[in-house]
Amino acid sequence: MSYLVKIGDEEEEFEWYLDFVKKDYKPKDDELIAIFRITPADGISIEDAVGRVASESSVGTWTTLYTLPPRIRNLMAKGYEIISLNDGSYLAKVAYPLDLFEEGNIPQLMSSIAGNIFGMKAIKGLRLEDIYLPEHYVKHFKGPIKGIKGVRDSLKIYDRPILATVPKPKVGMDITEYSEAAYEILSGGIDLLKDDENLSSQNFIKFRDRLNSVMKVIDKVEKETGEKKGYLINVTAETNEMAKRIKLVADSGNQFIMIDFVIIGWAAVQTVRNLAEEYSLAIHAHRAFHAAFTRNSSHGLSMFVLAKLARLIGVDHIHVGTPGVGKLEAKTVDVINLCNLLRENVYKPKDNDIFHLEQPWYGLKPVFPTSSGGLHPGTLPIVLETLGKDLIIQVGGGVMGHPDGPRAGGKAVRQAIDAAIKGIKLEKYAEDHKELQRALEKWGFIKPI
Ligand code: CAP
Ligand code: MG
Repeated sequence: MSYLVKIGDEEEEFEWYLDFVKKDYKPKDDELIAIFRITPADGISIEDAVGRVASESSVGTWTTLYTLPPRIRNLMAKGYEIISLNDGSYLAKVAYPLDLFEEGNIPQLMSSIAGNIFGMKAIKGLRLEDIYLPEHYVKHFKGPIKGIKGVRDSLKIYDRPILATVPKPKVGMDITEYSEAAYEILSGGIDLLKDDENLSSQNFIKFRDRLNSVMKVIDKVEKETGEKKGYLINVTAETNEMAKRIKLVADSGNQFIMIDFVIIGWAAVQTVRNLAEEYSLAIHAHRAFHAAFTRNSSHGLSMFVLAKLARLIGVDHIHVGTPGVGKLEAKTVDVINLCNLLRENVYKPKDNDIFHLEQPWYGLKPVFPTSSGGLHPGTLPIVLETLGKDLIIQVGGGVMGHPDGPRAGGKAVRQAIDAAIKGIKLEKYAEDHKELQRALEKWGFIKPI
C-alpha cells in the first residue's frame, strides 16, 4: 500500500515497509550489518517481513507518517540479500547507518537491533545470527583488559590449556568446607578455583569471608607447589554491590573476577569492565541464561552475537560449550566458530557459512574460550584436539566426583592433559598414573549425557 508522505516541501509516494528493502543494496563500509533469520507469519511476504524488521529497528513504525524529513530518511535501515533456507525461513541482511547508534553504548544497540522486532505479529520467528561491527563502531570500545597473553602471564602457564574447577555441590558449603575443597583441588594441580554461577554471598558463605579464606588457601598452595593459582570469584550482584566486591578482590591480591554476564546485563558488563580495568583484573564471563534465547534456531539470538559483544566490551574468558562431549547442548561447529571469533584478530567465516560475516577486531585483545559442562578426564583429549590449547577447561563434577577425592581428581585432569599434549593414549598413560586410571574406571570415555 503506498501513501503520500511529506519529505521536506515535497510529497512523495511511500511504499511503507518495502521502502526499507533494497534487495541488491551494497552497504557502505561504515554501516553496521545484522544478519537475521526470519520466518514470516502466514500471509506475510518475506519482503514485507524484512521491511518491517528494518523499519522497526531503525526509524519506522507500523504506519507511514505525515512527514519524514530527508535527514531522518537517511537513517532508514535497508534490508537486502534475502536467501531462502527452504524451510519457511530466510536469511536477510539489514544495513544500518552508524548515526542510529550511540558510540560506546551496547544497551542502546541492542534496544535497536534486538528489541521490539522480536515481538512483531507479522514475524513468526526471528533470530539475530550475527552483527558486523564497522571499525568506527569498534573503536569506541577497549576490549579485554588482559586477554589471553595477559592471563597466561598472570599464571605463568604457556604450554597447555588453563584448568579450572568449581567446588561441587554448586552451593551450600560453608567457609570451612569450601576452603578445604579449594585446598584439595588446587593442590591436585588445578590452576583456577571457580565459583559456581549461583554462588554469590549467601548466609552460609559470605563473599568477604570466602574471598579471604580462599586467598589464604591459594597463598599456601602456591608456596607448597611453586605454581601460580587464581580464584574466579563470582561478584554477580546489584551494580553498586558489585563495585564494592570488585574492590575487595583487588585489595586481596587476586587477579580475577567472575560475572554471570547475561544475567547482569550489558550496562553492568560495561560498568564492571571499566572497574576491573582500574584494578587490572581479568573478567571471567559465565553465560548462564543464554540458552533461554540462543538455543532455538529460529527465534532469539545466537551465542555468536553474545560472544562478539562480550569481546567488544572486554571480558577475558567466556564459556563456549563442549565439542560433542559434555552435558549441555552445543553443536561442535558452533563451539569451534566461537573459539575462532574469540581468538582470531580477524574472524573469517568458513566458505559455506552464510550465517556469519567477516569481522576484523582492529587490535582488540583475544579472549580465552572456556569449555565446561559435564567434562571429566576421559573427555579432555577430544576437547583439546578440537578446540586447541588456548583454552580454559572447567572440570567440576569430573574432579569433585573422583573416587579418591578432589585432589586425585585434579591430578587426573592434569595427567589427561599431559597425555593429550604428548600424544599418548589415555589408557596407556593411565598404566603408570593411578589417579587417571581411577577416573577412567569410573567415567571411561563414555560421553556424559
Ligand atoms: C559445569 C557448570 C557450568 C556449566 C555452564 C555447571 O559444572 O559449573 O556452570 O559448564 O555451562 O554448573 O554445570 P560441571 P556452559 O563441570 O560439573 O559440569 O559452560 O555451557 O556455559
Ligand atoms: Mg556452574
